[in-house]
Amino acid sequence: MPHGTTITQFISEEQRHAPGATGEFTALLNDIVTACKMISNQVNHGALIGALGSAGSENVQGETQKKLDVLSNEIFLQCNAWAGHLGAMASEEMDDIYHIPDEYPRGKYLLTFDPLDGSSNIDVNVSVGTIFSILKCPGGSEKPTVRDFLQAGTQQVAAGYALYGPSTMMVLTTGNGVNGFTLDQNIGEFILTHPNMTIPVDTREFAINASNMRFWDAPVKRYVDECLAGTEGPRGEDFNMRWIASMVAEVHRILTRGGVFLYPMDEKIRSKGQGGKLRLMYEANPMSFIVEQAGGGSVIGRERIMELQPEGLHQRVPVILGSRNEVERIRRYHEEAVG
Ligand code: AFP
Repeated sequence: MPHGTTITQFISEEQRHAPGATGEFTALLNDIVTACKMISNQVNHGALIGALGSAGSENVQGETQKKLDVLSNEIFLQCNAWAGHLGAMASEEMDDIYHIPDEYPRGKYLLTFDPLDGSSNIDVNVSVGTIFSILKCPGGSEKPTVRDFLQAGTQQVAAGYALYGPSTMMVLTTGNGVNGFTLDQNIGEFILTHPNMTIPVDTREFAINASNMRFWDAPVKRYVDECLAGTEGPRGEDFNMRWIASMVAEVHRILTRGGVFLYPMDEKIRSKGQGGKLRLMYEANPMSFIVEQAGGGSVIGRERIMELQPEGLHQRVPVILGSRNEVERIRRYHEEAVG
């Protein structure tokens, strides 16, 4: 790719070689890119436009919605509803699927998204992001139902995230590796800056919310204890720890320099009757697709996340992802724990 390749050029070029491509997918990705640029603009302006703080409402997960959660959700719906590429959308911020209004044509793709992940970080000006995943609608352009969305992660056609940090970035996979683009604010275009992102297979950095330590299952406790023991423990190496509480920022760090991220099952989550903390359709599947495409691993415990058959739109799952050898080690600890 020539220097200064825009995301539009990149996607068009990639799709030129895709058998049977009609341009619909390219156009859909362009609409998603536009939505992320608009969200980036709102996030950047923050308090200047009165966008910080709570919206005074709760989402389907019972979490307090920030004004920017609500705004970002509206932007995503508006940018992607009109063009005729989508059959329906599903958002972490909405109870039910969003049907394309009758005045617009319907298309063959389904879009799931978390419009503003890590939004508890907004008010403290720490990186947040948007996560999305594209699926094919099994029934073609027929009016989709929730059941159409419940496809394993392996069926994803594309996944990506936008990271609103010191610079705004878009990281994308269409199943052919992972590429990163940086928003040039002067020209309003994402430029290819991180071609072929790959995750180092080994790492000495882990990310977990350590305040949940007393609730962890034995394999997770074993793993973290061994990391913390450093040079004197069985690993014979010192480890570093990070926790940003914004999965997009966490995954981006792992794509950049390796590492492992855990939001595992624990007693606290179990006692609430939940299957995990993070959402399968909006967070775990898209991030797993990206991480695997970059050479990393992604599991629940023993099983690969992307092979899970989803049971609900808002299903939550445990997530362990990142550098391949480290994820494999944690997977093995889970296997050994059940004998
Ligand atoms: P919010 O979007 O509600 O802030 O949640 C962020 C998130 O889903 C994910 O991005 C973080 O990794 C995780 O939750 C943070 O969880 P803790 O609150 O336990 O740190």
